[in-house]
Amino acid sequence: MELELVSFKICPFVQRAVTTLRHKQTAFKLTHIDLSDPPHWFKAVSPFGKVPLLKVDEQQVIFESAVIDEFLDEITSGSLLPDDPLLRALNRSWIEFGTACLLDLSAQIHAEDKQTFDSNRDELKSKLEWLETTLDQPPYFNGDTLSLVDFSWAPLFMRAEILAIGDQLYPADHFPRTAAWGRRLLELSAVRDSVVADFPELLRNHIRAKAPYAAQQFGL
Ligand SMILES: N[C@@H](CCC(=O)N[C@@H](CS)C(=O)NCC(=O)O)C(=O)O
Repeated sequence: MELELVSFKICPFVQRAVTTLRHKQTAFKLTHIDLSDPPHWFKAVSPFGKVPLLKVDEQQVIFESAVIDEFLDEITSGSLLPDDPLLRALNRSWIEFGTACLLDLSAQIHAEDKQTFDSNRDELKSKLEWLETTLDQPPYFNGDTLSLVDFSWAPLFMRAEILAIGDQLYPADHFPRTAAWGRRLLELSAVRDSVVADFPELLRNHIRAKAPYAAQQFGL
């Protein structure tokens, strides 16, 4: 099975799958596309028109990052989800919640006016209050064992660090567990190696080009 991951270089959802692949030391081909001018072959195989896509062979293409991550976990050794059905379901719930938080951050990053910028930042902060009370067994989401929840949230912390907004979104005095979890996730080599070398600059340039208002708020 030759796995091919179809990517957009700054997509946080692609980053989830790359992190899992790096952690599992699984060979794969990474194909970057430009989402502002997607190739015809991509449109022909992507039901939502979104990345990530995981091409498993000429016929089979898996989409949705949480589904891709679970598939990658299942076909490799060392499970990244708990065996217990309830704990596994709770992990999936928090992966979904992480998706919602990434969408809030994305909306803030792409905001073209103050109202959109502020409302998405506030929405994300209020969601992170839920995370703070749930993170009760450090160092990782499930305690000592790394999980897909950790890898699903790492992209949010990486963007917050690059844009220097961690202190606004989850100040350590009010969000000590969230801040500490984020720091630990960014120390993982699989997370650090989940983006291209010039990722910080690509992200900043993307925001400058797409959302001058947000860029100004981030001091870019
Ligand atoms: N729920 C999807 C979200 C994927 C997503 O939103 N990808 C963005 C890039 S980060 C995309 O492909 N956008 C293209 C578009 O919306 O046209 C997942 O988890 O995979």
